[in-house]
Amino acid sequence: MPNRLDLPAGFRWGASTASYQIEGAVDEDGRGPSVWDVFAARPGATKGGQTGRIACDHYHRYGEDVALMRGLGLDGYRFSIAWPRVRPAGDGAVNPAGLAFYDRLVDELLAAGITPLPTLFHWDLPQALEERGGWLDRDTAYRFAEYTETVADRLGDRVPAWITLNEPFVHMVYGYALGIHAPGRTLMLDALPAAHHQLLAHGLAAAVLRERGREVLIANNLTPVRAASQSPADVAAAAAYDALHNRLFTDPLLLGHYPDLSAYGVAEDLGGCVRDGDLELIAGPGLDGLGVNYYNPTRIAAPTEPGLPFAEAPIDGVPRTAFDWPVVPDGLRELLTGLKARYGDALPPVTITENGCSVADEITPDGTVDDRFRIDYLAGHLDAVAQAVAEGVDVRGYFTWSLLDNYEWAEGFSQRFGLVHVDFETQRRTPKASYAWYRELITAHHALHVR
Ligand code: IFM
Repeated sequence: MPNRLDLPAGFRWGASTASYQIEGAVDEDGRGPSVWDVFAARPGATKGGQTGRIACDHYHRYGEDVALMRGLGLDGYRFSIAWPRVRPAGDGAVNPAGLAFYDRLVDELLAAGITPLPTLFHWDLPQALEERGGWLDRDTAYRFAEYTETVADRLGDRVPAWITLNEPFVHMVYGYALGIHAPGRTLMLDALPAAHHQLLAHGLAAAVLRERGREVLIANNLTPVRAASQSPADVAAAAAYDALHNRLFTDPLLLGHYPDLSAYGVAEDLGGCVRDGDLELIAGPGLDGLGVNYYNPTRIAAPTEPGLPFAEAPIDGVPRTAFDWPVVPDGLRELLTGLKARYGDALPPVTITENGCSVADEITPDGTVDDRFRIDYLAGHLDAVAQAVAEGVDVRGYFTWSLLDNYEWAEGFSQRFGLVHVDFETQRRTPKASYAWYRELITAHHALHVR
């Protein structure tokens, strides 16, 4: 069985973070409010009322954080740019101090030998745009393209590849359908325009980046969907869930059309928001890479009550993370080989843009964090990637989630995903055992496949 050391030469090792989860400094240097500032301030919206006001204070401590990345020997670092730092009102005036922060960060990364991989949108929409309809409004896609121009013009000389959006599925479902995340809308299936307008924004931004000769990726949260049984009803429910979670965000990008959503009573024009030419724009000339965020598979059964055409079924008999997510490393191999089987030559090279687990990590009296659970998790998933590569999937890199313990959205600071422990009172960073393990793996892989 191939394992992680068999990953090909040139495979890129990285770690990921996102602006609102680590930066803090929400009121500094002209940053405008984001939907997350407003949502997290609502009583009861997040665990313990916690917000990203300070988070990991990365805005001030990025030098220390890049030094930690250098210590790992990372090839790449995936971070996100806060749109409200760059254009505080969403459109209109550009904030030079906001842009200057990312300029400094990019230079610091390059000086450390690390390739920056920025994501343009990881959920912190400027609040001013939300007040005009947010992602339910088609206009937001055009504002995103303008913001992309601003950032690409400033950083594009040093940043070869860009991720447009992070997990448009999660943003649509949690933010617009269920109201668990900002902006807290509870529209259920009426949230679907938020999917289309995000994808349209991707297409418009991709054109901006391509004009500048930059590579374009998108990071989707994908899950292999398993039917709870082989009964026709369970199999049909699994197909319906797969269409909503996965295909809604990969078919238009890779095939130029939306999947069949008739199980939801929705036509292919997603309730009328798809206009002529949109799908051509979304597919464009093709992605340079597909970012895959993988955490676990999903098991689906036929619904037992009216409403949605599926019901989630438990996955038993496997370890679970502190978040109670099932740990199924082979699900990543299954996902990657399934993408290849579904899309064939239309599947661009894949980068794993997120994968990791939350653990109830504690600093022991000797000052260490023994997160063996995370090491096993990462090792298992990396072996699964190597097996997918051996089965013919072109996977070019792996970015673990996350570099640092950080603000886990509605869960506040209760879920620790980092290779580096952060004490949120003192901002002290303590590399965990998984940090040393990842460093050794990267060193060993680099040595085996001399670059
Ligand atoms: O923390 C998130 C991240 O922002 C998006 N992907 C999943 C991670 C863990 O929940």
